[in-house]
Amino acid sequence: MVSCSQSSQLSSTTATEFSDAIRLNQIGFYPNAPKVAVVVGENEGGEFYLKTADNSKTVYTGTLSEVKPGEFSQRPTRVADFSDFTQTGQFVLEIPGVGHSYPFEVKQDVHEEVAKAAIKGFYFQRASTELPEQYAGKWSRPAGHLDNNVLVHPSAATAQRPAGTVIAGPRGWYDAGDYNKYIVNSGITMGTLLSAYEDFPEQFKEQNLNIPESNNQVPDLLDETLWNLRWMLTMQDPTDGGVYHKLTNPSFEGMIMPADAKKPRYVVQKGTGATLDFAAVMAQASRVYRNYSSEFPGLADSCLTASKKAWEWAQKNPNVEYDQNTLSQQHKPEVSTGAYGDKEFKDEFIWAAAELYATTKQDSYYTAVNMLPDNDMPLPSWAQVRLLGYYTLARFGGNLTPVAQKDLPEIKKRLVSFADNLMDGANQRSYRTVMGKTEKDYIWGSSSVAANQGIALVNAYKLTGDKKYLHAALTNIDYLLGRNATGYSFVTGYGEKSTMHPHHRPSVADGVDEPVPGLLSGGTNASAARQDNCGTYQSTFADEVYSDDDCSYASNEIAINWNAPLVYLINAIEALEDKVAL
Ligand code: 9MR
Ligand code: 9MR
Repeated sequence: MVSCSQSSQLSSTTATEFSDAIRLNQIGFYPNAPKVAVVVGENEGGEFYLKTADNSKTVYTGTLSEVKPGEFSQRPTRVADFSDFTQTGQFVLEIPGVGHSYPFEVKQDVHEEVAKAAIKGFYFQRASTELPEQYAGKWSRPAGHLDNNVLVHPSAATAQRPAGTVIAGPRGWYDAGDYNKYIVNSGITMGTLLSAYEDFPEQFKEQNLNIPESNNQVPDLLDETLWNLRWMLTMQDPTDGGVYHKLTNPSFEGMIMPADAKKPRYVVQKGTGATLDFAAVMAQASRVYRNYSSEFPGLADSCLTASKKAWEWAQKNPNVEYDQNTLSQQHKPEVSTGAYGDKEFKDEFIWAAAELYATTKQDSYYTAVNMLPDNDMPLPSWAQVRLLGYYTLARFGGNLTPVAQKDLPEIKKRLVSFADNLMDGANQRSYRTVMGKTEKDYIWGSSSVAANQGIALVNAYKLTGDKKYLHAALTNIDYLLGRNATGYSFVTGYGEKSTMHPHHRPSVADGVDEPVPGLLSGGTNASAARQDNCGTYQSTFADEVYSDDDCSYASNEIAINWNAPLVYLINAIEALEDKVAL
């Protein structure tokens, strides 16, 4: 129980207590959309009440569902479904014998603030620049990691750039709670953000994120992605077109601010995964920034040239793995930061081919790979990018040449049945979310599993026009914002009980109580305790292994590849809510 004195909204009702046993989207609900809360633990059942946030008036009475044991913990749960309540306002849910929920809102555009904050989260991750108070508020900080003196690591040495050559690789976003910049992880991150723009351009046109570029003619989302795109361009070896796997310190810095982090920085070995992800991003960026040629002259052409060169390198080097252990045995200094060491590049080839083809309409890119090598439909993650290619082919459906047209019905069919499969059984589970079908959903960065499932569902909606996919996607937004077995909203700064202590160096070291806002915690991770040995986990049940502690990097770090699908999902739903009566 949390006493109400922590909330200004309820200060008049001193007798009231918020109950952590009531799990719901702590931000709120759209007036016409489904509205569900889950009550965990023993209680009498019976009626529940929706009250105005000052607790003075009951506006709706419903009946709790029968008890259902949680899928992993067997804890009793009941559902309070108030979907047919459509009035706008600020409310709390009262469950007799249990208490009150955190206050939440019912209104149009209820997620717009968190949708913007999730993009602004990337601004807070910017390397090589000061974050002035004007934009960053109390999270302002001096510049760190100018990255103008980056060394070529022996693993990346060539005749033209021997070991120790100094190159510049400024800008970019810090990957996560650490200060390194990794091409593979930037790949899926950029692909997801640029796809959000391509799928819902109107949503971003008017958004003002209060970033330094907010006053130009370009959507702020694309100003933000440009910060990372410019860094990515520096990661290509101009001689041969191959792309360095990462720009990194040899080992992780301590929990210090960017400006205090002064270890040397290196670019390391070029690899097939990084090079193909780069090719895909640059091809897509070329398409997107072509619309802003007067603001950024030459950019779209530079991106396309870079993409083609990377593609050619990968054709000649189709299987160069980034194997950090072997690399560290052979070269000094040893490198021990994030590996992102994929071993299998079929999906990277599919994604890069799809983007290059969609941008150039040249059949040769499409036919260079087998687009449907097997029936697998892996949910996107840093190591699985096949569906990013399929999403792009589906997006440009009508404009494809015959060579791709012939596969399109099959690709669409697979995307829809993938979504059907995700949805299957969600309504019968205790939390009624798509997230949590199996224990395998609760991996390192599981919040991105929920968000990427949501994106797959949005894509199925785009292909079918069936609203059930959007309702299903909303269950995962509800999951991320509090309707889950931990009771946390995993978005910093959003929700009465949200992540406060992420494994995020600036949030730990800046002396500000509140964490940097708009960042998505990796969230529940069934294996976290043995992965990070942080001793503060309270549960071993798969859906409950989360600790809001900065030592818990396996359940409570933040990362750009997790924020990106949050940006897509929540902005997509905001965009669609205005068009479709959700
Ligand atoms: O801070 C690091 C985090 O960004 C990584 O995701 C994580 C896994 O690679 O590692 C963290 O660094 C830890 C290191 O691996 C082991 N010693 C403690 C470090 C965190 O303080
Ligand atoms: O997201 C990555 C996860 O899939 C891996 O299991 C984990 C351990 O290798 O690393 C995660 O990525 C981290 C990266 O290595 C370094 N920066 C922080 C990332 C998020 O924890």
